[in-house]
Amino acid sequence: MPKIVDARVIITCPGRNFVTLKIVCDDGTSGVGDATLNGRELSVASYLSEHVVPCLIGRDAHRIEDLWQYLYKGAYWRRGPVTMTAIAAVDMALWDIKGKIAGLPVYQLLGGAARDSVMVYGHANGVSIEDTIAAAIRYRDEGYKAIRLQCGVPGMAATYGVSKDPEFYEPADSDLPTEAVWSTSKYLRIVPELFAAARQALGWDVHLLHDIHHRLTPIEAGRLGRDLEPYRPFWLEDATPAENQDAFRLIRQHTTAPLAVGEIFNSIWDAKALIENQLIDYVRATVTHAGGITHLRRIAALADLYQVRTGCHGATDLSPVAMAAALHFDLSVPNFGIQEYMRHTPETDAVFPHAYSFDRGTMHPGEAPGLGVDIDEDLAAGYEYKRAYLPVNRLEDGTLWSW
Ligand code: CS2
Ligand code: MG
Repeated sequence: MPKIVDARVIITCPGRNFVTLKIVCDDGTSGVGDATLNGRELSVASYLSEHVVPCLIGRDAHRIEDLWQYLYKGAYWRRGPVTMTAIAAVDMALWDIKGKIAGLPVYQLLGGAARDSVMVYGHANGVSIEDTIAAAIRYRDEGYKAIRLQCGVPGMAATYGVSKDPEFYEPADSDLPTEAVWSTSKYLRIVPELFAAARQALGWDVHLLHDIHHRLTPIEAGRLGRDLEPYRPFWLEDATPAENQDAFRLIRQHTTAPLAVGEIFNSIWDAKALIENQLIDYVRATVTHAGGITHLRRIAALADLYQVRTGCHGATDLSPVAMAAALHFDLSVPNFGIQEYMRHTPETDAVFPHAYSFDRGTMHPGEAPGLGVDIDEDLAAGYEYKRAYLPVNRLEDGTLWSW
């Protein structure tokens, strides 16, 4: 058996913070897992080094399922983003190790490729509708088959999804949360205009997506869904907060716009009612925040029974390790829908050399054994952790709102 002899937590900040777990076995084989929880990185790092690493030493790295159950049931305290991200990092690293020992890419261990490649969506955004459409045209010209559209809202200084940098989007940019102002009524007016302009400029051969970022009530989301229906959105994401899974029933009663949710889910229990009642069309849980490949496969298996497809979160606050793991999962899972792809900066790509590739709107995890991604520890050591938080949102009267 490959016995675990070392596990270390590596924190690096090549432009933004990433937490990586590296597990090493007695035969020298190592594996990596992403443990990045945006804005709460040190909590997961500490959970791993204080509570998980000591339990791993001496164990059989091949027993992925048993170790998953051990860390989940064994803690007594179940679920939550910190715990589940820590478990996910162990899980990813163990799949990486198993693949390396088998001499196979992880997707082969998951049943092999269920498709030739993975459709991804890119992020087109701009302060105005015109800027957003111009960005979308650039994405289409690069071969993207699916594009997310976010634009500024007139009268509001900053809007979620609209980047200062045209290439890279990084909302966690301050060592204490900055405060933004939100107006639902202004927002509800601009989005249908954006979609109308996008269809006019781009035609109908490209999928268009939109992220509401948990800012609407269910009935407002129903209204927006109806307004966007003529433009055939691929999905409306995070229409309303999903702690109350039943909230999506009201949205469903009013629109046929497909619904996606789940980037902040950390367990199958967050999605169970949404899936079983067919209240959503895409589940966006990720390998990093939802317990790793092992748990995400369980969510996908439940979703498959109800024709709910996957649409993994793929923001840049997930490291290339998560991206690699997601692509192995996406390639192999029967009910794959789409994968989010926000490009990492060249600094980040250099710290995490990887085998996955992009080609005209699709991605492939590559054929390297394991996950096909590593961390250059020397390079990583040159980038010191820097506290960075996501903004908070307030309504115009000062009421705190979802960001
Ligand atoms: C997002 C993210 O990619 C998405 O759809 O909603 O940008 C999200 O804001 C960040 O991942 C937060 O850490
Ligand atoms: Mg989102």
